[in-house]
Amino acid sequence: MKFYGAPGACSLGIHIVLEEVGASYDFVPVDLFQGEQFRAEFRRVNAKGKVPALSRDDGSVLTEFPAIAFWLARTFPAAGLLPEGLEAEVRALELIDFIVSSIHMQGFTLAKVAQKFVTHEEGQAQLRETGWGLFQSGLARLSDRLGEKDWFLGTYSIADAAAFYVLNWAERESRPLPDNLVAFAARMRTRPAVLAALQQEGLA
Ligand SMILES: N[C@@H](CCC(=O)N[C@@H](CS)C(=O)NCC(=O)O)C(=O)O
Repeated sequence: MKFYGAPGACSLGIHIVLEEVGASYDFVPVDLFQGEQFRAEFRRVNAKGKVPALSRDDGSVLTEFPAIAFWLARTFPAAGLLPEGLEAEVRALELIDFIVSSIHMQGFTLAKVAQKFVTHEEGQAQLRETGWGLFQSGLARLSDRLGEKDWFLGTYSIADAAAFYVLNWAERESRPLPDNLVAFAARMRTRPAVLAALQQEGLA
């Protein structure tokens, strides 16, 4: 398989899952700052111009974080990254979707790239403020959801890999974080798979 990701981007969560399941893959870094996601070569992989993207052994390409994470967890069941049973599965998807579509796509995206949505500076400042507000309220929800547990769903799962990428951003941006989320991020960094992904992305 070929895994297309950008160092430190949301694709880090998928990189962690690939390492956790022991998949054989080549990491293809996509430089978002140089605009590689817009170039024809990458558009042939993912016409949406986004990472993560996973080109599988049959040549088909899977995109969107929740879909890739779910597929990897189900394809490599021995890794135990998705608890068994419908209720557990939908709770995992519920949490991952909240992380990706609310904390990331609404909160962090508005906060960091407001200029993509509005051209005038005043509007951008408003969007940034709204974005950081949504990001922080999302993290507060994550903190409540984790509580005193080690892992979000009780056992380690793809939801933890998703949570880690937004927490990594929070730390990078020096955002305030509840104690249990700081401890969770530190716990994640003790996992060999997480360290391996961070190292490959030049972040360890
Ligand atoms: N909904 C997508 C989000 C993917 C996404 O927004 N990726 C960002 C990096 S964190 C990206 O590729 N951005 C490039 C761009 O928007 O130009 C998913 O779940 O995979």
